[in-house]
Order: sequence, then structure tokens, then C-alpha cells
Amino acid sequence: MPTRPLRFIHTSDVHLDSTASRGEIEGFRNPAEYAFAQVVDAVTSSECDLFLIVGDLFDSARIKEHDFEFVKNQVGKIACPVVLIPGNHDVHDDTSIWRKFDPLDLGPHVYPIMAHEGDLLDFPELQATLWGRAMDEHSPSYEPLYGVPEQSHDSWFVGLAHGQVVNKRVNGSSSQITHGEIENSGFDYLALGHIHVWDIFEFGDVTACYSGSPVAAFASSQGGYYAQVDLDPRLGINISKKKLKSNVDHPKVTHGVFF
Ligand SMILES: [Mn+2]
Repeated sequence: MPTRPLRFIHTSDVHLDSTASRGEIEGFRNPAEYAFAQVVDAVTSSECDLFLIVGDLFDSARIKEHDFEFVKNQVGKIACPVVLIPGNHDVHDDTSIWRKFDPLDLGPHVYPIMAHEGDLLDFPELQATLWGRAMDEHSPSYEPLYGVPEQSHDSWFVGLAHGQVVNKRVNGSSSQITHGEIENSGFDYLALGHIHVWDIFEFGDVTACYSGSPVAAFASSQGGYYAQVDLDPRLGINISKKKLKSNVDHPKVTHGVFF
């Protein structure tokens, strides 16, 4: 059992430079930038140990230098480690945005998980171990939780997965995460991305959460949240659903709840 508490902020599905939400807001180029900057502010002001970005940070491989520089600038304000995985919009394939721009250029404190077979990140000073596996293709063959390694329980064990939580695997559906896989993962917390609205699951000893998109307009206005997670050796897990300042630019935008 870890002896120190761990606090982190979890976001996903920022979809920077999506064409679905346009227009300057509060000095930012668009609502997605405004939302991401607010999440970064929350990280810097809440004594976080880690910041997790669980896929679809970028909307497409067509993003420009400007978008990458924006993220570099924002994460440059953060002192703690930043861990990110790709999603289906910024998938790690041959033409990936993550090959056009090197995620390691975002800063020495940024830990991109780009290994298709999965990557285990150990932060001994935080008594935390993180695992995720980069999506190479948004397809039925990609299983976000395939091959989670077994861990001792001396560290907090936190997973990152971008995909769709399902009761049982369904033929033809992409990037599925089953209830059983979550239950058997051994994670203290599974940070989920892909669904744009907030949701929490508990299977066995494992708590999993979709933070949803921080951009309200990308979730039929039901988004606009991030998750602040506290893991405490005495108190257990506490997940706070934190609302951002309104960043809906266009109330008629109905982007659907996941992509
Ligand atoms: Mn997605």
C-alpha cells in the first residue's frame, strides 16, 4: 500500500482546432484553447502531482504549428509530470500528428505514451505507476487495456485508456474496454477518454471515470468539466467533478457525445 496521497487532474477530448467550435473567446483563438488553458490553470493552482491527458488533445493530423506551440506554451506553465496518450483523432499511425510534431518537444516533464504494446511509467517519488497503450488504429483490433502488467500494490497504479466502455465486446465496434477488463486491471483509477460527457464506473475494486471534454460545445453543452482525483492511503479515492467557466460559443452546436 502506498504511504503518500496522490492528487492529479484528468482531462481528455480537448480536440484542439476542431472546426466544430470556432470564434475568439476571452482572448483565446477558440473555445477549445480557452477550455484547455483553464484546465492548465487548475493544475498549476491545485498542487497536483500529475496531469493526465487521455487522448484527442488534437482534433486531426492537419493541425498547424500554432496549435502545437499553444500546447507547448500551456504545459510549460506546469511543474508536475504531464502524461498523455493518443486517441482516435490524434491516433499514433504513420501519418500521425505525433510524428509531424515530436511530443518530447513539449517539455522535459512531458511523458507521451506512444508505444503500441503499452508503456509503464514509474514515478517513485510519487509512489505512482502509470500504464497506457497508444492507439495505432481506431478499429475493433485495438484493445486499450490489452496487456496491462500486474503490479505490486506498493505504488498507486493509474491507467489511461481512450475508447468505449462496453459490457461485453461487440463485433465491429472499435477501441472497446470491457467491464471485466476494468475489474481485472488492478488499477486504483482508470482515466478514460473518448466519451465527451462525464461518467463514473466501479467494477470490483477499480474506479474508472470519463472526465468528458472540457469544451462544453463538444458534448451538446453537457461538457465543460475536468476530474480532480485524490488517492489517499487512509481515505481511499475521491473524484471531484470540476466545472470550467462557460466556454460554449455557439449554443446550437451539437457535436454528439463521442467520436
Ligand atoms: Mn475519441
